Amino acid sequence: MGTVKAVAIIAGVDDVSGALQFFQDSTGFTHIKGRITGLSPGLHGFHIHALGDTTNGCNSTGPHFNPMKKDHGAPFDSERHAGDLGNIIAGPDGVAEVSIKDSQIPLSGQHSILGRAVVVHADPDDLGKGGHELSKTTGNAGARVGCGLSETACW
Ligand SMILES: *[C@@H]1O[C@H](CO)[C@@H](O)[C@H](O)[C@H]1NC(C)=O
Ligand SMILES: [Cu+2]
Ligand SMILES: [Zn+2]
Repeated sequence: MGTVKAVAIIAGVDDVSGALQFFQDSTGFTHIKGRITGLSPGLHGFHIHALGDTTNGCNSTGPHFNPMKKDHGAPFDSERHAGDLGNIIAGPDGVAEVSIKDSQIPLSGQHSILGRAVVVHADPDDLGKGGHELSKTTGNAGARVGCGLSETACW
């Protein structure tokens, strides 16, 4: 069986843009690598959202992908949405180098993330632990400043 691969081109408000590559290894982990530019320096919530609908920009991509009906959390928590990938970090130049490996975002099967949206937020994801009314649903990560759909690719 060949390796399943995907790409997502990130676009958003202001100057946010980027490109991400995905591949799923033989142990079921999906690796995401790429870079997103045009961000404010610091932490930005980073998630897979449920829908591949960008008719209203990133706002129409729905909630965090959550097929197991759990609460929002950190990538290393057992109580987390499948789409909870924590934060990416932009340097002083606004560039975030993305390198993530996760077991809950397969590129095939029933819980595949193919066709769903990758979303980057304005603010840090509090990983469900901030005590805010939104902590257990969104991590209180603020506005959606960039997004793109994961699509099957050959590279
Ligand atoms: C998306 O929602 C934000 C509020 O979080 C709003 O400021 C923005 O204008 C909306 N964008 C679109 C394209 O509707
Ligand atoms: Cu999100
Ligand atoms: Zn979540």
